[in-house]
Amino acid sequence: MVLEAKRLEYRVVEITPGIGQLAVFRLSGQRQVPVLVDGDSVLADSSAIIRHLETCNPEPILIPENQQERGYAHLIEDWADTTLANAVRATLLQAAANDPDLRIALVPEDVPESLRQVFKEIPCGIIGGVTELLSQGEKEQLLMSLKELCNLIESCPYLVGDSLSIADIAVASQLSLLKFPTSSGSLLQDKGCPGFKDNPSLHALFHWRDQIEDSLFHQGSIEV
Ligand SMILES: N[C@@H](CCC(=O)N[C@@H](CS)C(=O)NCC(=O)O)C(=O)O
Repeated sequence: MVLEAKRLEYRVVEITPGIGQLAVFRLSGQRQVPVLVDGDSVLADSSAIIRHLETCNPEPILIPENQQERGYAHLIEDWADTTLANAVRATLLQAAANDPDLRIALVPEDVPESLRQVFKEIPCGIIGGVTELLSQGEKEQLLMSLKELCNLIESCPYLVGDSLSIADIAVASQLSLLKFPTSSGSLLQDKGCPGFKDNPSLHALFHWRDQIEDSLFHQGSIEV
């Protein structure tokens, strides 16, 4: 999303979990995505990637210059990358454990059909046993935080200041695991986590996420 915001040319390489991560490790010395390769620079971790892109390509400014706004933007981005990311991932794993169709839609498209079917047929008890699931309290905490975000974007479409920042991008990208956006492709679009994707009190939040995506990928505008 930052590459799109800055109108940079890039190529996306999808990584198959497990086997594909060997190449990531060889390239970057660690196994997680995202990794950015920019000429001779190889950067892991979304926060480091954003800082690199902001330094090399300052326009449009995504890390606010005003000290107070910059502080809020960093705090929100860090919260989105840690607390929100962990809660959202556990929620998606739980949803995938319960729903074979969602499970199969999540398998990368280059995985052969025969292997895709294996994912579909794994009994949900096995998946539930190997994934870290959210307690009821943690689920309520996630819902409460999302409703607070909803309140914030109701009065202003940007979480910090009066233009798009890393705070909006970090939060919007995590929301995509709760309800997949158009950019996830036809298999995943509108799928997501029950209790969140279809929760009327979060409708405005997903609409906000869609508008941000639209403004980046299709140059639409964000309603003020
Ligand atoms: N703090 C890191 C987190 C990266 C991360 O959690 N990546 C996940 C996918 S979103 C991953 O690669 N998981 C595979 C693994 O941990 O083996 C960032 O913001 O870039």
